[in-house]
Amino acid sequence: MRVTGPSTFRRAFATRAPELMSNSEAFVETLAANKVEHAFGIVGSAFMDALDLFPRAGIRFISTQHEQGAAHMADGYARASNKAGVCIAQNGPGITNFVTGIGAAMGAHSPVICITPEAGTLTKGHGGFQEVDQIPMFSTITKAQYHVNHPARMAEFTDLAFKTALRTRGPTQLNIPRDYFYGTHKFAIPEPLDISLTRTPGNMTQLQRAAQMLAGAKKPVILAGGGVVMGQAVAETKALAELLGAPVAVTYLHNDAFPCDHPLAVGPLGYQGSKAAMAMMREADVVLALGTRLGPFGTLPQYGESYWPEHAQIIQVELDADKIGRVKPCDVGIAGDAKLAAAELVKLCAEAGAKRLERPEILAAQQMWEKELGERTMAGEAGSVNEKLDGQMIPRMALRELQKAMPDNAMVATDIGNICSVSNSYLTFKEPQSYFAAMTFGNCGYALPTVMGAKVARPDRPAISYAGDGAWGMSFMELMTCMREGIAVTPVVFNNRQWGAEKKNQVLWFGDRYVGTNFTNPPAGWAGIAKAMGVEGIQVSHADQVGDAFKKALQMQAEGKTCVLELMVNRELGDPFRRDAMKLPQRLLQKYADFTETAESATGQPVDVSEQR
Ligand SMILES: Cc1ncc(C[n+]2csc(CCOP(=O)(O)OP(=O)(O)O)c2C)c(N)n1
Ligand SMILES: [Mg+2]
Repeated sequence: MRVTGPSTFRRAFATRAPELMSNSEAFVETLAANKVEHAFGIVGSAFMDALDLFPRAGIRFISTQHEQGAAHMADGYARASNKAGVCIAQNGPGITNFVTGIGAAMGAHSPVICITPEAGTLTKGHGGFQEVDQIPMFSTITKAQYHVNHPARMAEFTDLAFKTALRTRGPTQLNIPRDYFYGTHKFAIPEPLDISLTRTPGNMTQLQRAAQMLAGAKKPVILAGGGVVMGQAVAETKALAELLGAPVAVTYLHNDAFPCDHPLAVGPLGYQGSKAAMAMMREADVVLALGTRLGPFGTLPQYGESYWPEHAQIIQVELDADKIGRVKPCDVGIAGDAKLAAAELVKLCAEAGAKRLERPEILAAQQMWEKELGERTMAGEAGSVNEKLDGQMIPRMALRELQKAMPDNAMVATDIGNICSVSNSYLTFKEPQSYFAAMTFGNCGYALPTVMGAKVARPDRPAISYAGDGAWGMSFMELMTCMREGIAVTPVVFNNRQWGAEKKNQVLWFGDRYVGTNFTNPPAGWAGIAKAMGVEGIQVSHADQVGDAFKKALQMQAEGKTCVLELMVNRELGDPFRRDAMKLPQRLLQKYADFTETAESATGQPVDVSEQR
């Protein structure tokens, strides 16, 4: 350490003594200084001079099947470990393949370091091989973009990419002209930043106002968001909830932000969320939105009912000050860290005389929702219309069977699709960093590679992905990576022979005209394809066999083998995802006159609900 002394600031930004080394060595040593142990990507000449050093520097390069998969794996790795995830690829097409994965990481607030070697400085602009402008395409899906503008600054920018990603919680890009890996300079390798030094609980006056409101509330509710997971604030949230006797709802797709078995847990808001959470919110007089930007999808009406308490006082704690009050107005905005703010609020609420309220309505709401979800499960979406059909399950029953057999410490990644969205009702977690849904970016093809990255970070925990057959078709090539790299996971595929979530829109609003939404799957089945690819596969058609098959696949995972669990389900469909954005179509030309619709579908279900192909 070159800089020592009592100043926290100086310690936080310390560097090692400068040393003569190659630019590639400076790059790799900075990765190592930032404790990088894994990097995901596909090999390319652009960064081979640095790649050569990875093993000696203690970095395992995980060679994926597609760069999109590598970016998702870095995302899953970051989400499961709370450390930075790293991906790297060849300039040009390797980098354009990253775009979707980085968009998803941005939506998930994942600190992913997206390393993008680019065309050499002496040929850039000549229109040479694999040359593309790599900065604009990431400009709105990264927190910061660092371009190494001189090779002597390799270590500085590489380190900065980590500091910014971890501090601002999102992907950063490190763009390196490929010729800059060659050459030598004197480099001072920076020490990694202790991120906790950058965090504060927020403005004290605002925290005091918030505590007064909470202590005086009759029906306070805590709404715990992703910031509680990422900021490791569950213990503080629990302490605050117990002090107030307040129910804790979680924001959309953050079901792991509060332990589901806690007596004050009422479950998630948002699409297919918990009616217990909705009931508590509707009645609230003060809401503490903790570690959440209150994104629009988590606050829209569900089951045809709105629940956002328009007249309640809203306190919002959010790390990113620009997101405070942006979607939902708030009375007190606190730009702070969820853990530190919650700890401060525990202290201040106690000082303000807060007492634990007796709230019998919490248990009543929990029981009401448990009963209703049980009934919805048995009836499916269409009142058991298909129960008599052999060889196909009601999707909700399959989801319930998976939930029943789910190990306690499971990590689950879910894809975008109708059945995956409905799974939100059935995914409950006792610990944080367990639920890795495709967040607001919402791309199909997310779940398998993301959970693979999570498994690399946490090999001790069971890793499960859920995907519809359409999304699976976009991502299953990463099974090759599972096989080659020895990453054992348990992917679940829902075989309904359709792009169901989009077909639901055609059912409801487009007269059951199924343009581009029905398809056939491989005759061997996805389980058969898995076997042909060198992993295992089990196909199940009866709900009563799901639990055993799932346990068998999990056992294989424990033994180091990936086994795809293919579930044959009927074509019934849950609520549409974008009711907020859809309208009945109006056609003015005579040619299209009968394409005008005047009412939503009466049944709400596809006309081919039980067809096998
Ligand atoms: C990359 C990408 N392409 C298209 C979409 C639009 N889209 C959203 S859901 C969906 C259907 C998903 O089908 P499937 O994975 O089979 O699940 P299901 O809805 O049938 O349960 C599509 C095409 C998307 N979200 N992402
Ligand atoms: Mg499908």
